Amino acid sequence: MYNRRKFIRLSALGIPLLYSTKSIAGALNANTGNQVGSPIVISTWNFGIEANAAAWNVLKNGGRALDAVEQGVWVPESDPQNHSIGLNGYPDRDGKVTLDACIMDEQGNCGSVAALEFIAHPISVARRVMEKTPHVMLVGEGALQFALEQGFEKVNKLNPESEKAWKEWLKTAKYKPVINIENKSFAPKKLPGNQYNHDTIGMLALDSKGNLSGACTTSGMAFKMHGRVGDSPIIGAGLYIDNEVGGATSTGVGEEVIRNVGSFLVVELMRQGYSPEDACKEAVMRIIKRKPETAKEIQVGFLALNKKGEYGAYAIQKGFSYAVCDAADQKLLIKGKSFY
Ligand code: SD4
Repeated sequence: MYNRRKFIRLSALGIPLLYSTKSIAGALNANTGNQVGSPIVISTWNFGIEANAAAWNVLKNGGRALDAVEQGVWVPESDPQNHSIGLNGYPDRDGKVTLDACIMDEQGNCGSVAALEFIAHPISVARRVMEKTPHVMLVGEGALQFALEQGFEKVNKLNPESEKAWKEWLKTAKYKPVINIENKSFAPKKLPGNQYNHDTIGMLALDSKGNLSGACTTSGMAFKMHGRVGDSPIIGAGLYIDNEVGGATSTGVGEEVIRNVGSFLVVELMRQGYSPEDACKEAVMRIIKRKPETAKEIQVGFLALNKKGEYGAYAIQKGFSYAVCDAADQKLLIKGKSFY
């Protein structure tokens, strides 16, 4: 677990946050700091550091980007202290943990599950949907039935900290599902377990064959309506990959990302020649332009990786962190340049 507050303080000083620098081999891209043409993995938020490390174990041995992103996001999916991803996530307002996830490969194949209960690794169920069915998306009961048929174990246990947070919420049961904003005084307080009420992992990887894949997985908004699905399992919204161009993923208020088909938009902008950061910025600007008043009070962040291994991010609010891992180094960056 990393302390995001500390990161924000450091980033306010303009200090990039670097962890465990590996030996630098070969030329680095002056803009991005990563090696041109070599494998790279990037992912949202501070837990992306550990997730990237797992993905890197696949990439560094010449493995496929698809395997890298699946194995990478397993890390937060199984972290008992992570209450925004996987079965340890905060439940919905009825006390049920419902998970959303999707995955996409270099051939444009994709799979997705939404409102899936009781399964520890929704990303792997999403992959099975992609590989074992003629469909893209399975939801709710049907997704669970498919997972069980595929041999996934049913786990029916609410994480104690998540249960505590839910019971606390039940005292007022005020239905205002909010996504935290890191830098605002009106940001919701951290919930028990020292957690904010969101933080999806979106991960993008480029492998040594030059192929891209991505994964996105979340327990969604804390205390949401039962059945509410965000952007994370929606191909084109929470994640999109086009192996000719690049990939993008998102985090934040899913409804706004869906309304603007955010990740698809970022990839299409990169196709038109935008840099990853400029493409993310333009997608953020669309959200702001459509609903300027709403945008002031929400967070949405996009992360993008192009075919050359260049990456970038942009968020409505300051404080969006993302992790980068390539042969040169492993680092956590705080997005200082945001709209607000
Ligand atoms: C959702 N986009 O369910 C997700 C939540 C999230 O950072 O990403 N939080 O809307």
